[in-house]
Amino acid sequence: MHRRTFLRLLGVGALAPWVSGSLRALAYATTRFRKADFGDDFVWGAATAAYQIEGAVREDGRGPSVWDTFCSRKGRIKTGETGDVACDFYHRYAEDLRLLRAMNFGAFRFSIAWARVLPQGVGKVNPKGLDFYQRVVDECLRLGIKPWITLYHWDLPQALEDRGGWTNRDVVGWFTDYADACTRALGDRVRHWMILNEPLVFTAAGYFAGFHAPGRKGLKNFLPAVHHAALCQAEGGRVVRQNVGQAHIGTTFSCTPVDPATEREKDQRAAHRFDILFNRLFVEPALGMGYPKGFKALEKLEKYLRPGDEERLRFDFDFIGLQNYFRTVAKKALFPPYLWAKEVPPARRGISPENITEMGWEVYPEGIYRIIRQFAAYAGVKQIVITENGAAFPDERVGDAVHDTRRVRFFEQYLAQVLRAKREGAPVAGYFAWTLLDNFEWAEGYRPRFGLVHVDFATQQRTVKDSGRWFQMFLGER
Ligand code: IFM
Repeated sequence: MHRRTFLRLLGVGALAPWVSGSLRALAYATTRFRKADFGDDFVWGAATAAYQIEGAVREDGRGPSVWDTFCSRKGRIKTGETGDVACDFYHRYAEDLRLLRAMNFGAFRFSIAWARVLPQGVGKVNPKGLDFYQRVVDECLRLGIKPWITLYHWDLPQALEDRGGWTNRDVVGWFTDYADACTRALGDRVRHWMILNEPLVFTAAGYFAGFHAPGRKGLKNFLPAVHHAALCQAEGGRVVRQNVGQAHIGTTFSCTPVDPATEREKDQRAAHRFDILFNRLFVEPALGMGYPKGFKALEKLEKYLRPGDEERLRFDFDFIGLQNYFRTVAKKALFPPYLWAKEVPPARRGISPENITEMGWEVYPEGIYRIIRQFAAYAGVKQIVITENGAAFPDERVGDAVHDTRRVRFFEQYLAQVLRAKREGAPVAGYFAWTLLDNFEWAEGYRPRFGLVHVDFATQQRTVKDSGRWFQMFLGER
């Protein structure tokens, strides 16, 4: 049989040349579920973030962000690299969106770099910065891809950090003005908006532990940053609701099911604190439940609350974005302070290297099922979208192919668990793979590769990996 006919019979949609060049992806035709099992309305996309892919940090009037500053400091990024060029998405977005389309994805999640739109964080809008996102949106729509925009994915303008950043309550006004500028410009064509990406990560890693930008430390920075981010989460939602007709509004959380390392009470309590911190801290105030109780250090958040804040923290999100990669096994510990708990790394728990990603994270597919169930149990959660899920493995490019078998298996296993939760009634409405392109993985530099598309950072050559081909086949099925 002719190869193309064979692929069509297998349900492969619009054939990109890179699929007809290899039949290797057919080895994955063993997947036990089909796209149709998720339902016709289910959203399939790939996710990205501005600083991780755009590059062009000094072009067209973009101002510096905290990540530009952080990368310029010695020792902050393990490899000494920066996001100056990244995937050069700023210039190559059209090519990259064509790849996304060829993989049969219908949605693209990307974030707006605040400092492109408002180089000083506030004040006069930089029209060239907004124009870039107009072009990205236009290209998405031309290709039949739905844009899903995140307003904030960690790249605070440096000018605002110089005024206290997330620890300064004024950030609420700065953020709502920025959200207003973005939604006025793009809200006529973009329905799907996410307010913040993983607020726990940018407040904890950026303002408590200091291994992410801006590199600040301690509870005195962390607690106000948390409260102001939680206020922005809700106030930002209100701006989008006001400016965008038919808006579909969410916000995203990094989340992980937590198990105690032993049955001992001290480990159970450690697991409970982890759960509050990782999974509950930002969603519960949005649902009108206030900050969760039972974690002493977090009770000090009260100090930052002003009259009326409890109400201001609420927002009626249309969906909650869940981002899950691994599970956490927690144990009582003497460090870090306040949490008094640590994670037992997967290797210490006897997890085989095959099931540990390059980030040191356990491949634990059931985790996504458990976390969906946990969030679906909140009365106020109407819809869940998996806004990130993926894995970094040490990929190798061989000629024009990357045979990332482990990543294909990862997606198959995690998606099977998403489907399991959906079949049991959880309101899961979409799935975004992390990520479209290998990119700048923050303090880790470019080494961990999460992409469906391999990027040669020396030449900017793109090579669709077998995982990208797997999605092409899976999503092309009728
Ligand atoms: O790369 C990040 C992303 O920016 C936020 N969520 C987790 C990903 C993998 O670490």
